[in-house]
Amino acid sequence: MLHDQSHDDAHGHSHGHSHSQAHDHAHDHAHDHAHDDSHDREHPAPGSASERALRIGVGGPVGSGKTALVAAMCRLLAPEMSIVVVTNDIFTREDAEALRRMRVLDDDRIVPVETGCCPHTAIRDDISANLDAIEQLEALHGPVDVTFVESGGDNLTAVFSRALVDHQIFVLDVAGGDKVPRKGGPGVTTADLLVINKTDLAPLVGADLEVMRGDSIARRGALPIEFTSLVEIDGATAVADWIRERVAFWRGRALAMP
Ligand SMILES: Nc1nc2c(ncn2[C@@H]2O[C@H](COP(=O)(O)OP(=O)(O)OP(=O)(O)O)[C@@H](O)[C@H]2O)c(=O)[nH]1
Ligand SMILES: [Mg+2]
Repeated sequence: MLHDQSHDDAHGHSHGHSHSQAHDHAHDHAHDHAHDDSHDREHPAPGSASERALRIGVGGPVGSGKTALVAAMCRLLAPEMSIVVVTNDIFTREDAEALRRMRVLDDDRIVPVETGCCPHTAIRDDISANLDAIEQLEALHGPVDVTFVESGGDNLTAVFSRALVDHQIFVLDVAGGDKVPRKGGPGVTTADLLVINKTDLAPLVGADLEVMRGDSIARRGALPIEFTSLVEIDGATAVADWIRERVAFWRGRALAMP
């Protein structure tokens, strides 16, 4: 087991509710928001920091490195916090199986959702299957610190509903060409963190990382950008630091609750 039982004390969580209460609460909201296609900050994911994990969506084009990023985050962060993962695939359970094969978490902390439809529908328009999977995982393993939701690979327009996740990471890769950030789209322009992955391939595909950085800044303003290479052991430590900061802030909210 990666997670010891001293978790509560170590993090000072206040989890006075039962899991079923937390589940019911979140479930009611799940139906309130199930067909809510907004993804702005006016409709935050239901449940407060004292009741549930911080939920982080990982989206981006097919093959950009979403699963590899989730795996790297589990490897870097699981020794210090409790993590569960929901993966989305259209027709298979491939990504959940890949994560289980990598043994980054105990198998029962990784649950697949087979969307059977366009990936963005399940993370933006009808989020009920994902919310059910998240609630079950958080109830089973609670208190959980971070729940990752990996979207199926999609295009530059796919973003998560703010009713499903608190933060979203959008993963591009340099192999798509250095023009991709310039093409914009809501993932590039609005994600809480833009990850530009596979920097090791830049020389091979003739991608100029400074062009990607400049175009990303032009579209995102002050929103953060990280460059990663997930084939290197320390290739995503900056992303792990970003998640640590978000979790600390989320816990602070929990501690500040009456
Ligand atoms: N060279 C290199 N390969 C990488 C890197 N990150 C991921 N890969 C490889 O890229 C391929 C796709 O990575 P995945 O993590 O499966 O990508 P994904 O975005 O989850 O893919 P889908 O879920 O199918 O959309 C795999 O063969 C990875 O090993 C990287 O930083 N550098
Ligand atoms: Mg994947």
